[in-house]
Amino acid sequence: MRINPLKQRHEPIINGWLAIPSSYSAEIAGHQGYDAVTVDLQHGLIDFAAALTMLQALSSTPTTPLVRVSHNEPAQIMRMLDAGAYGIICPMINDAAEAQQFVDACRYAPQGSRSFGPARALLYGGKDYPQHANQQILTLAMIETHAGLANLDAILDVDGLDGVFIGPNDLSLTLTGQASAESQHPEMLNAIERVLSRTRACHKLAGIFCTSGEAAAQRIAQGFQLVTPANDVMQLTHAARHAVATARGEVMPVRSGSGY
Ligand code: 3PY
Ligand code: MG
Repeated sequence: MRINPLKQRHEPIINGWLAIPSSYSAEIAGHQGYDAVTVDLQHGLIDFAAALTMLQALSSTPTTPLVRVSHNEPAQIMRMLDAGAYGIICPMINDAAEAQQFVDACRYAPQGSRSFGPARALLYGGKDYPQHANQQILTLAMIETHAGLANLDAILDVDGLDGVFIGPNDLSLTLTGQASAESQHPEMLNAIERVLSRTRACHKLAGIFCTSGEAAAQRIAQGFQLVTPANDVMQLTHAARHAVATARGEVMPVRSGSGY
């Protein structure tokens, strides 16, 4: 089976994030040097048919294809793995039982309950995909709720969970009442530091969504091992605004807290 380089990478993982339903955008992103690129089925405007073509496009590039599913639903997770995703990011994980259900959905028996029918995963991963998929598929649980934060240690204890990925907008929304990816609210700063230190103490992968390359560099310096330097919508918006402002000789408009 094609090895998943994210499973043994010791350098920080730079992860692109696609919300635009386009195989062309996916292909462009895949050629920009990202270690991984995530197709976002939660807040991206992407259905299964578009996701499939995006995973095919990513396969023609050096990056590793991941999917963020819309929710913790075994059938959707199974379909995205069958379509060739090499890892799943699952939103809104609140406790160990939910984390266990998520991991089970990503693993064939006897470790889990993923149904057999690897489809396109055989083409991308190789003929021996079924024998090695349980070891190669990356599983990241999103911590972005009060409950997820409170149950963090139990979530991290779940065998087969490779790490966690902080959704700072949702976490900030539940902790402070305001969605903000780079919040400086003391509760958010404490929460993020706690997730980072507990995750690293468990020798698992600590990831976080960021609004820019600069913010992502700061997260790496803080100790995060997987960062997303904004999604395609934010990058396109920022680049377009910058071009328009520059052409008009104006000062660049300031970005909002959520990154959008
Ligand atoms: C969040 O910030 O809540 C996310 O889920 C990132 O996409
Ligand atoms: Mg979120």
